[in-house]
Amino acid sequence: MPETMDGVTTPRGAWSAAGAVAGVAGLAISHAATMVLTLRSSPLVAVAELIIQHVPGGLAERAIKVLGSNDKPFLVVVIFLIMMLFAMWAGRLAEHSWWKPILVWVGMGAVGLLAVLTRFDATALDYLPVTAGVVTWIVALSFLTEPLHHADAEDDTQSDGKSRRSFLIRSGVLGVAGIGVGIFGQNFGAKRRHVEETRRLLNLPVTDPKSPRGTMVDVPDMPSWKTPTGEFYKIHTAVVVPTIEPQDWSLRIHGKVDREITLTYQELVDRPLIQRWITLNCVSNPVGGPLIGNAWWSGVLLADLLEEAGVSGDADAILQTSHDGWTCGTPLDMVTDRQRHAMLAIAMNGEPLPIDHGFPVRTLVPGLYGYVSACKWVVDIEVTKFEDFEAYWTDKGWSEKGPVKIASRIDVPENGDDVETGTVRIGGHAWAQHTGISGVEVAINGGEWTRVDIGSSPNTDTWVQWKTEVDLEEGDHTVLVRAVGSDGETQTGVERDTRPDGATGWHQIEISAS
Ligand SMILES: Nc1nc2c(c(=O)[nH]1)N[C@H]1C(S)=C(S)[C@@H](COP(=O)(O)O)O[C@H]1N2
Ligand SMILES: [Mo]
Repeated sequence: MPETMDGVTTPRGAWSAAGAVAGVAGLAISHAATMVLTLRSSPLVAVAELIIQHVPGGLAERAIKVLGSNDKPFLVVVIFLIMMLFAMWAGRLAEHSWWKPILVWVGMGAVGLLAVLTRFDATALDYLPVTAGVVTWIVALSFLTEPLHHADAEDDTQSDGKSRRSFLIRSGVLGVAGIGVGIFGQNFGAKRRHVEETRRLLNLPVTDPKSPRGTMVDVPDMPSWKTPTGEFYKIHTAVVVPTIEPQDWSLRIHGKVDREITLTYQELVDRPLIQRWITLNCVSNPVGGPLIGNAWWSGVLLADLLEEAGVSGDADAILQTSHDGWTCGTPLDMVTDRQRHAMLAIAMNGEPLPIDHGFPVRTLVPGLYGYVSACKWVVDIEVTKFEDFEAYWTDKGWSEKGPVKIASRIDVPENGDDVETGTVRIGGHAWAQHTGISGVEVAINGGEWTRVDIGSSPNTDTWVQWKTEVDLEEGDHTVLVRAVGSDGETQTGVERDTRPDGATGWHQIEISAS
């Protein structure tokens, strides 16, 4: 078979290229349509989210370990490349058939549609970007392959050259147009910037205190008791985080209630606000890990709202749904208990919630891991029963209830550090949420457990800092820590994985003194 354009038939590469250019053009159109309609995620991203939702938890965790926070962009790129393969295949099929490539395009469109429509917040509008993309694919491919068919049909070299030029010009025009439309859509979709602007202009009646006196221990390089917002860990499954204008936000409280409530942002902000120091924990935090933070949160007591709604006696859970479709189930008694201070938070450390932490409104339930309680971008709360639903993570083998386990961590020095011989200051954090910490114990080189100093805490829902000074001779040393709760419970040394309901075991570091 001849391999050049000047031969009798057109090389397969040209057909593939036509498919690829058409593929890019279609994706660009669907992306632009998504942005112009200010829908949350383009079909490609929706497919990525659908995959993330359906991969087994263990696999997802391994991917996150290998790829770090690049796992999502990586997935999007992989899906893009796979689509390009299909697009090139469609291009090649166009050589001998007009309907086979259409089948490929429609098949790809169907996957996109499925991903888009299984989203919680899908509306009729969500059909549009996928449809626009598929139509673009079909039209663009026939536009591009027309000169190729022409070249195949002619057998004199002169008109062959014309067809080739025509094909290249058409590819160029379409490629540039596609990229132009994509960029236009991207700029048009500067929605996040706009929401960021609205957020910055909000003037909420909240305060921003420093770490209270006595909470910080005096150890050089210890992190602050109050976690700065920019250093607060972030965990979410959304590939593109929801950007919600406060005036577009509302929360529906329904299900097993006497009176359904729908609340606007203004109505929420106008209610009495409570402000608390609360530590937030991720169930995936390994022993000694970083997925925990402590902040000053302002919000509305959830117990008040649920009382107004009037929850019925046989309910035992609330099913919370985020704008991005993520769900979690929370024990009802924890959110109706006023002493627990479960809240719909609107501010973190004195500022409106950052977009990535759930703007405009998220839930916080002190004493529960985030995956069963701390719904970001919360838009729907259904009062229900645990036996009647599966939530996002409980569907993947994580425990239905997620009370935070008593734990402790060594922050300074870090594992593997070299320290000077003599007096070494050691410090860290300990927490037993909603119970409180009564003591922290440290063991050096497998020796006796010794009580160390602990800082104060304004309530039992925050962590405490601890510190001690030890004399270390030259050589390698191990440091172990464990916490004791106000209920007398000593943190267990039994090592358990984060799955299904949080890691246990003592944090140990090895340091060397010289
Ligand atoms: N919408 C939504 N809310 C969510 C999650 C999520 O994936 N999507 N993750 C939860 C988990 S597992 C944790 S630990 C906390 C983390 O909150 P942060 O990102 O503000 O630290 O949010 C919770 N709320
Ligand atoms: Mo989490």
